[in-house]
Amino acid sequence: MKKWKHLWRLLPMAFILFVLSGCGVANLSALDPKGPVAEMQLSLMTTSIYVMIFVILVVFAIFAYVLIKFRARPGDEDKIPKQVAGNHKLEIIWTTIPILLLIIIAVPTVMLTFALADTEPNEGEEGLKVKVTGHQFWWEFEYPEYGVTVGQDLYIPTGTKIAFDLESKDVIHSFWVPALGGKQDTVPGITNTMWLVADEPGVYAGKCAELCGAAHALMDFKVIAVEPDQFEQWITSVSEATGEPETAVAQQGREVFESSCLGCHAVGGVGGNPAAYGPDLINFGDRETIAGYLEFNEENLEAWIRNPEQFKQGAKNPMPAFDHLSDEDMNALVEYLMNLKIRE
Ligand code: HEC
Ligand SMILES: [Cu+2]
Repeated sequence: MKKWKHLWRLLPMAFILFVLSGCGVANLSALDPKGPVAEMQLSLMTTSIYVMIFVILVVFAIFAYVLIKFRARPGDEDKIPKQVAGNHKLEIIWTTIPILLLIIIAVPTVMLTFALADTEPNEGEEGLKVKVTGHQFWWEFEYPEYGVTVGQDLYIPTGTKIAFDLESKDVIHSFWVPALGGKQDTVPGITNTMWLVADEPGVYAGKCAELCGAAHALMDFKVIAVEPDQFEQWITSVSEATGEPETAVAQQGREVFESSCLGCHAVGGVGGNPAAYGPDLINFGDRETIAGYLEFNEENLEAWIRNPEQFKQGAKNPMPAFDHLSDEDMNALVEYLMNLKIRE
């Protein structure tokens, strides 16, 4: 049919919808929940949407009916339609129906709000505490029960209620793992709380969801959910790791690291100065990405160390450029960092 000939013009729109739907980004959809919090939040969203669809259908049906039934016909010019102001029956109907609809939304909302505020593990359930600190533009994860701190990649055991304390070192950030649930702001001077559970092992993408500066869009992180016994193993290894170099080249790298980097980046509980601070690098070799978003490889690591500002601008406490390192020192440093591994 001729009418459909220009349908192809809708293609760009289909493309935009495809991009907006987040296709291609693994585990970054709140519509594909991977844990109870995200499931409960999704069910609340769908309940509200059904109520809204119901309202829209009813209103449009009445609207269409009224348009047709009461339209002006020839000869109607002087007539005034029947007035209904003060009609008790109508007033009661259109007050009661919205109240009922609001109750349908309010009851699960209030129940969910309380359920999500309760970060204590349920009877007989395992719990784990994690303190999250937002920085321009990276994330710090501390396990206070184990005395372990890591950066960027958050390891959690599956099927375990993770109770988060959320804080910020500089400006307001927001901690969001769409597939698991959320989100919650990290606010300087305030400790917010929330909890999450990951049902299945996997890598879940996380984002900062509060505009926090020039590189906000790059403030990504990963949640790595592993089986509880693997997690135990991992956290024991991290707490015992010292970051000792294993080869002669790495040993040279370690020396460069001690003189240039240890002032900001702790490794194995040593170093790191809270006043000029960067992510703990004890498990850097296991990272999913470099600096939260760059593909994890040696070229990017070197490029980052030589000039971090080409990747992220506008941080309050940025990492300085180390372009003056000799190629030999740089190679040694890269070798040292790439081999800081905890996972087998
Ligand atoms: C003044 C403090 C400071 C110094 C000194 C410093 N860094 Fe950094 N570094 C940072 C900060 C802050 C970040 C986080 C930047 C971001 O992701 O927004 C960072 C990030 C990194 C990352 C990415 C970490 C990750 O989790 O992906 C690497 C790798 C790194 N630095 C290596 C080094 C090396 C190697 C040196 C020494 C040659 C060094 N840094 C010196 C502050 C510092
Ligand atoms: Cu942000």
